[in-house]
Amino acid sequence: MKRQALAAIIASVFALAACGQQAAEKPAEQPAATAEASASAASTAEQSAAAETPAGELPVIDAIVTHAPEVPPAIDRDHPAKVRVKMETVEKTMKMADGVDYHYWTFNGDVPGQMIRVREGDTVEVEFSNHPSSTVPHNVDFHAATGPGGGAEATFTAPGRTSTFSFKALQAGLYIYHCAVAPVGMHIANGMYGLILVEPKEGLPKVDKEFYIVQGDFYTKGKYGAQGLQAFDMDKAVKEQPEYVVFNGHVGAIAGDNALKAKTGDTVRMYVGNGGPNLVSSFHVIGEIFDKVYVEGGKLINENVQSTIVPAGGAAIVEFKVDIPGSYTLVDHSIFRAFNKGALGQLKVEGEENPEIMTKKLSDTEYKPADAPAAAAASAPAAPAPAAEASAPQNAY
Ligand SMILES: [Cu+2]
Repeated sequence: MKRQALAAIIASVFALAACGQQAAEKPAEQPAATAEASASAASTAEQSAAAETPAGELPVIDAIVTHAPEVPPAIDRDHPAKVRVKMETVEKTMKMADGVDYHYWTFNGDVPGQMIRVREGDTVEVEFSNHPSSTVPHNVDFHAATGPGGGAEATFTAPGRTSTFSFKALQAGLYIYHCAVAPVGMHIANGMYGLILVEPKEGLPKVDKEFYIVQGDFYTKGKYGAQGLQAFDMDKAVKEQPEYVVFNGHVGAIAGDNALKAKTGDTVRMYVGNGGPNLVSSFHVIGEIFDKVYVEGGKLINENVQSTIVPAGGAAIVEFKVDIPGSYTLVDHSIFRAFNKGALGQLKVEGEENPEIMTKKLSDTEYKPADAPAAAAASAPAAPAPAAEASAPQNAY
């Protein structure tokens, strides 16, 4: 043992010495590391400079917040601010699907709650009101906040009351916020979640279109499509067997007449969250490849991705350029959720065709396999339509 430990120490000393020598002899070969080190030093300096400005002395601005699928405008400040955000929890009955109603619990009147966009280093001041008609207290846990409960205790608010608290957005990223009053699963299952984007200080690259999308799973007493007002089913929620899995709170919220829109040549960025409460999403856009994915909404960028995981209580940012006009279907690629539980959206793209990238069907002729008896082939019945297509809630493809 002792000999091994000693050998390891000697080896690491040699390794360190070798590193030092290399750095001293060949500084030109390490530009990235040096640049990174300086950037890191600058970033640390900025952070401490920002930290020196007390929140009370920051300029105060009101947050521009948006209902899905709209996204607040990019931050054009180069300095931190105190950003005031008003949140109101409201319990209200809304349409879940055609002929199906559900008594949602909401932030600011819909599911998801409004999208909030701040800058890394901002102080976020939250004015949190629970509507007098609410039946229970609500609160908010910001995954963008650092501190116990993400603000859940500070914002715990009875019906007809308003609470305030603030937190500093220390780390850039795309974060979920959600209600965290017990039973937590039930508050989330009723729709109490949304996204806050903490833009990096240097901002995000400019794109042509931005969309705000949050997936959620819903647990109703009646089966998918059962008509009328549907009550929450705790047993199905505990078993993680949702009747509905949807984007933006309702079947068809971003499909048909509500489809997202873009033009050929546009770069599209989607801020995708997953409120859960239970399911992990395999987010996919049929007919597109994500040029970039900010993995789990953080700093790591992956490229050329077909489907990306969006964890329950997590997020991802996806970007792609649309080249060909037509309808692109957004799905959770756990595919029965898409075609049988509602997890379908559409991005409709208008513009010029580009047959260099993809053609329309060029021909459709009879196929005569060499081994097929001529008579049998001639009398073969037409193939039936695939069952999945026939029963699809949306005309997806
Ligand atoms: Cu709640």
